[in-house]
Amino acid sequence: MDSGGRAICLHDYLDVPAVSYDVLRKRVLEIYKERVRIPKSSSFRDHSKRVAFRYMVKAEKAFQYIVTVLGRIARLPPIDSLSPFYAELLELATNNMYDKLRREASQAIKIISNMWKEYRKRILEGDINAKRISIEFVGRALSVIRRKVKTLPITKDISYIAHSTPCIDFEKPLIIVSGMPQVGKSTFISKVSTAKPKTSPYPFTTKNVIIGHIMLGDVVIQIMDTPGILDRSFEEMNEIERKAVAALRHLKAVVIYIIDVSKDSYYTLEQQIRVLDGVKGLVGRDKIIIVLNKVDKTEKDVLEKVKNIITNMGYDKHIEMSALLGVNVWVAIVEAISLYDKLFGTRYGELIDLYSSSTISNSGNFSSS
Ligand SMILES: Nc1nc2c(ncn2[C@@H]2O[C@H](COP(=O)(O)OP(=O)(O)OP(=O)(O)O)[C@@H](O)[C@H]2O)c(=O)[nH]1
Ligand SMILES: [Mg+2]
Repeated sequence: MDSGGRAICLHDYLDVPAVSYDVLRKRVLEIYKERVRIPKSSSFRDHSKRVAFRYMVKAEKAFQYIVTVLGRIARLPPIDSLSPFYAELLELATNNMYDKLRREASQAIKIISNMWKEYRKRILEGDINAKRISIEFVGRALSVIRRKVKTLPITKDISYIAHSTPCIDFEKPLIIVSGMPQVGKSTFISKVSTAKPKTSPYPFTTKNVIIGHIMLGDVVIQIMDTPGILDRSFEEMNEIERKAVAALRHLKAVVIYIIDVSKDSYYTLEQQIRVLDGVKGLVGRDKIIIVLNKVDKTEKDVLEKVKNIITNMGYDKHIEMSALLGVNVWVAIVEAISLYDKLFGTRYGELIDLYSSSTISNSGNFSSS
């Protein structure tokens, strides 16, 4: 996949209908039943020849429909031609059967096309048996699909991923926001970016990765909201958590790791630190910025305890934030961009300096629309 400096949208590559065997069968039979009029012409003086031609056309229409649907599936791009992040999302959603579906579809096309060559001739020569032979072809073609394209139902999952995955510009800077459920990731992202993900007091409110944009003059910074992850092994994680892990594992980005330091945090400090360790294992400590959120309802001793733990873990910096009140949300962004510059040799920070000195608003916020 070559982005050429544009956002890559998965639905441009995965243009596939979500179709089950039953739906496909129903449509094929409808097409077969459609009336076909054969104009009376000199080439069909013989009535039985005209009837045979009519049944050939009916079967041909069914055949064309089948080949068109299966063709779109067979022409899906191979999994290893997609960016690794998108590939992993697809593998997750399809239980690693994406490439199998492509293979099964192209095999079925071959079998059905060969069958059609033979049947077409037989129908045309079939005289009074033309109808029976034509119906037999449609039945056999459908049976090939039923037996040989067992993975057909995953077209639904592919179509879902294609339309629910955000477009990513792999050339532009990216900040991934990570943390356990309920720490305030979505609240933070909706304060600083164009994205307005749903927030609520229940875990796993965010079920998908979401991209927001932060506009700094001509520069666009991408910020990704991710589902929360729990303190358990990858094998034990659900599909929602695994999407967050896929983003951390594959995307070139800096990571803002949010810790909820409020008195009544949904998960304990210890759990949040264990997840931080897991994130560190995926991206490396140098890519992580620690943000302590909900300082509007924390207690001094909790805050001191967290600070000690993260300092002992080797994180020399952290930001105290209240996403809800908008306190220090832009400090976190500026820190993230400056880390991005340091790690990837870019100079987006300078642009922010220029931009903020000319357009910073009274409230001290950058523009996010
Ligand atoms: N007091 C306080 N509450 C906050 C703050 N940030 C978020 N919250 C609340 O915490 C709850 C969870 O916030 P979300 O932004 O949905 O958390 P999340 O990390 O996106 O959660 P998941 O999508 O489930 O992973 C909501 O009720 C927010 O209003 C904050 O800075 N202070
Ligand atoms: Mg969320």
